[in-house]
Amino acid sequence: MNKTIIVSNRLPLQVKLEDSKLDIKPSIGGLATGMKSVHAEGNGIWVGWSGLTQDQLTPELEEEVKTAVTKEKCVTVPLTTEDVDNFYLGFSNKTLWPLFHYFMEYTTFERSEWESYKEVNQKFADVILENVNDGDTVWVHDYQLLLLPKLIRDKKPNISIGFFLHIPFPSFEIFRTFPWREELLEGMLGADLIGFHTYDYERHFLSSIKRILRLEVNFNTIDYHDRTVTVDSFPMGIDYNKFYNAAMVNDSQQKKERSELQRRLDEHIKSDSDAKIILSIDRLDYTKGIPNRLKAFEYFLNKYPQFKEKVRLILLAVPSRSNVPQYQKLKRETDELVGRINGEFATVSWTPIWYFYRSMPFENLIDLYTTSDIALITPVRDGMNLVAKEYVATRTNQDGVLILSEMTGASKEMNEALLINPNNFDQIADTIKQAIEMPIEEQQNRIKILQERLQRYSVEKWAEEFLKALETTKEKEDVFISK
Ligand code: ADQ
Repeated sequence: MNKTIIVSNRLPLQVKLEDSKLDIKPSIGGLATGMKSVHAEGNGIWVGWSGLTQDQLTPELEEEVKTAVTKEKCVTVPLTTEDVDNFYLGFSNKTLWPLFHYFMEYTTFERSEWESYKEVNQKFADVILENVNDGDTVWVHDYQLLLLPKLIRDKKPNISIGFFLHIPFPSFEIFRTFPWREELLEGMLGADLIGFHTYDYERHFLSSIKRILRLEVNFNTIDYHDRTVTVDSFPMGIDYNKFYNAAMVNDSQQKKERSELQRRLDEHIKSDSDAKIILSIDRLDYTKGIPNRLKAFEYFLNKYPQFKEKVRLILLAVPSRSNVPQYQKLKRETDELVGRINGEFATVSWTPIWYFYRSMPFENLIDLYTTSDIALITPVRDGMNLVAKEYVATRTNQDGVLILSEMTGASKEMNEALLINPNNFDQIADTIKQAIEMPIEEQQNRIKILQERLQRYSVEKWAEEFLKALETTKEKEDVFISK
């Protein structure tokens, strides 16, 4: 029986070592949810790194990890601390991540890290090659594994390989600066189907294929070494019902125990029923436009002083990649901006910004989503942005306003949101005012359309459509080869 192998940098498990004891939990991310049914099917497996390096594991613990993850139908790729430093923190997060998000000034090109990137991609390939058979399907995810499709294809030509990029693919003028550009593109072309979140990323990729590899592109296919590679866009959705249902429970009496956070939010609402809560949630990443958002909020308070003491911005920043220097710098900048704005505007009874720097349990995320009147999402660049979609899904009364940066992939399918340019503070200030004053009927009209779309194109549907397209591509290709 043929199977599907899912491959991502990290397994859909949180594997921790506490007092030399293993603690393994399923992770709750969007990808894990989307892949759940694919992964559960037949004898499919998920290949990835466990999160613990070889240096942290004794042979006994390594065996224990293997046995535990096998139960979850997962297979680990062993990585050393050096691999993680050079391949993940180094090349993936200091080269590919900033470059693909248009942060040229943060991008470094280190040959030794590139070598490590190639070695680690090979380590992933070795594990897959031990587990794959002719007729199987392999679905590779994201920017850490761009070379993997070719490494598998070279050894196993008769399998279906899909690749999906979760971040933007930059324009040719940016991508051409990358020193190993041919090798990277050729790595991706090992796949039969290459998917992006939006048509723009697809177009940028095809333009680099034409101009760097000088290959002919026919609409969205590339003839390459006797094969046809198809390129298409598949905007990723969310587990709509999970968010909607959790919000329903929050609204109803079913939830007897209010969380501490919810009690504080309730108190705030009770103290002034006209007061508005604006929410912002992201990983603390320079692509997410957090300093812009804070400065725009400050600008808004100065431009429209009538809203002082009437609005509160809840800023939830999730710690991320905190050993990369740019992330440490961003943390300092965010702390300073919050301190400055709160210092400047706070009164005895009002603090304009509530700042949380931590990860929150799902329940608390739902508390925040359901209590907020406005979501302010202002990335300077973002492949998709699932937070925007999650906020909309939790609006069970269909009230609420989403303010969304036009630099996110999500903005391409969320026209009913109020779209802004994250660098235009005047526009953001005016849009916050518009959101605060928006009549309830208009809020509901907008949210209703957005919800219908999100419900139709859920993350499960996204995975299904991608795999269906991969199957069709492979069938067409086989006909092409046999001619
Ligand atoms: P991310 O950059 O991580 O993902 P995003 O799409 O917004 O960004 O997803 C973040 C996820 O983390 C959301 O599902 C959210 O619920 C969760 N989360 C946020 N804050 C949290 C908190 N405090 N505690 C717990 N969970 C929290 C990358 C790309 C995106 C792309 C996704 C999927 O950068 O552009 O949308 O992959 O392809």
